[in-house]
Amino acid sequence: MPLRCIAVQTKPFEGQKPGTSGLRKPVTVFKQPQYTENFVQATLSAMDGEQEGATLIVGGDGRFLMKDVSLKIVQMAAANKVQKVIIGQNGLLSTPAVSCIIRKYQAAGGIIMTASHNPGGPSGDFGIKFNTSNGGPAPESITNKIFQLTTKIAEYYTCPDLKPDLKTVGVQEFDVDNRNFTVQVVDSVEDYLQMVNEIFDFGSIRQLLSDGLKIVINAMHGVMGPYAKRIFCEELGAPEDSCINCEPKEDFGGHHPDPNLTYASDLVDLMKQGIHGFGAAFDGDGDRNMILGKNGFFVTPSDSVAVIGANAKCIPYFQKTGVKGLARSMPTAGALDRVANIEGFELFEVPTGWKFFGNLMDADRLSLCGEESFGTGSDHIREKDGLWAVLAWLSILAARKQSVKEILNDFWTKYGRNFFTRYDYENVEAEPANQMMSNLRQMVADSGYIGKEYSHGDKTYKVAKADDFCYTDPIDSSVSQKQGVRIIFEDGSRVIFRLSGTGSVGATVRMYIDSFESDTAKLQLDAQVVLKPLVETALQLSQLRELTGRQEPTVIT
Ligand code: G16
Repeated sequence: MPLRCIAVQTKPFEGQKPGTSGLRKPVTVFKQPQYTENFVQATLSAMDGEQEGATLIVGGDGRFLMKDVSLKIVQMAAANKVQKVIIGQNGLLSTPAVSCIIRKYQAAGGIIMTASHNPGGPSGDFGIKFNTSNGGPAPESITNKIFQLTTKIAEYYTCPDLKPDLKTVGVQEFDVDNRNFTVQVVDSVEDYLQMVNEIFDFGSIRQLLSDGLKIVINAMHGVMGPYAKRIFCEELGAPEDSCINCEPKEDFGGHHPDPNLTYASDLVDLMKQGIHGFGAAFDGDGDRNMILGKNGFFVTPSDSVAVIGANAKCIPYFQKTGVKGLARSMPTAGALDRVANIEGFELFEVPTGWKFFGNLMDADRLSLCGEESFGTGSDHIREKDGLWAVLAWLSILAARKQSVKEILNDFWTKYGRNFFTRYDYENVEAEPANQMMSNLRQMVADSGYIGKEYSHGDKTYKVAKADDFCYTDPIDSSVSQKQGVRIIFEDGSRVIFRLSGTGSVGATVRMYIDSFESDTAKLQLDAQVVLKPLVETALQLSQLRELTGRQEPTVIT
């Protein structure tokens, strides 16, 4: 008996506009009847028929609500004439693994159930994002189309009696309205493991660990637990206690699965004991990473990508492909620019959001890129990739036979050091945050602003350039405006302001501070001390404290 598909009447919900990376809202919002179905239908409709007869990849980070939504997506995919769904066991797939699997099986796209580093559980966040056939997050042209469709949706299509077993690896065939429909449940780790095994030399990393480097990997109860255990312990021979918080939990154990100095402070404390030579943490869906050296030595994400760029020859993948070009998001500190300059690589500066790297990679102009928001990756897939970054670092440690700190010291000595910090003010009221941004926009639009001076301590900063960052994609010429207010001073120091596009309530103000130092006597100084006058300048010119009422940031990175 064929399973029947039905059309269900519905009405639009307000605000189903994807942000920096998909639609992220509180679970309570997603739980409203038909809310999830509307967004999934708009996503499938935005594929404009390309889903018909095609393969769709489905996976997520294991957060609360994902089980229900996995089934809904499979039922709706069947009714929207998708021929085959490949889904992770129990729905679990990291974001990089989804990108890998889309590319490997030439799927029409993928739907990822994640709110990334946002907290989970019944009072946390849920999220859905769409990746296109290149494996990368949908570009703005598609997310805008999805949003438009959500504003006028009248019905969605589903196959309510389709009930595949998503717990068991294997292939299940169904007859849906006299069409063949396949659900393939895959081991969450296998395809990803095969890919990284080809990119890196596992033998040399295994040797590094057996020679005595003690590592600790914190999966923060996100999706990366099974990946970490399989790859670091089973494949690379690290002892079992090297991987911590590796049980995926629907609420991430009640924590923010966000790998930074605040939310992964337990890892920082552990590293400070001096037992481990290398530590790393991942976010909920495994695309972000934080790298630490012995005694909690922190590698900023901006330095991390630059160090990988400078040592690309330690990685077999880059030995084969060469380095075609480098890229960073605009607020990311300029360490990568110095590598590009000295090593002769093309460098791109794109807006915040991994989706902006995809076109450059598809056009073979970009091999390695990173963002200050703990994202690092290469053109092996079209997402940032936390575990890839860790393997890249271990490859460098294996080749250079130095500690993390020694590698950074060598790097700063050769290229100079970009001191960087980011202040996050979370859950600020939207109105004053918007007011601050609009004041800043007005300020930088005034040509008389160039040349204005600010003094703090023994430092004086003179404005050399100021704008609201606007990006024209070099490949398809699409234009993205209002991507962050940046003020660049005559000594090259930069302060940048933007509102987060991944929060789900109120506004999160991000203030980025970047300053270059080439004086070797100053390279070892503490970033917060060095940057204090620039931080004060940024707070003064933005009137952030006065407008938002916040005296201190929620997170300092
Ligand atoms: C997402 C994007 C990243 C981007 C980050 C910025 O990260 O994938 O490319 O840098 O958002 O976040 P915000 O807009 O809050 O500053 P993720 O890990 O949340 O998917």
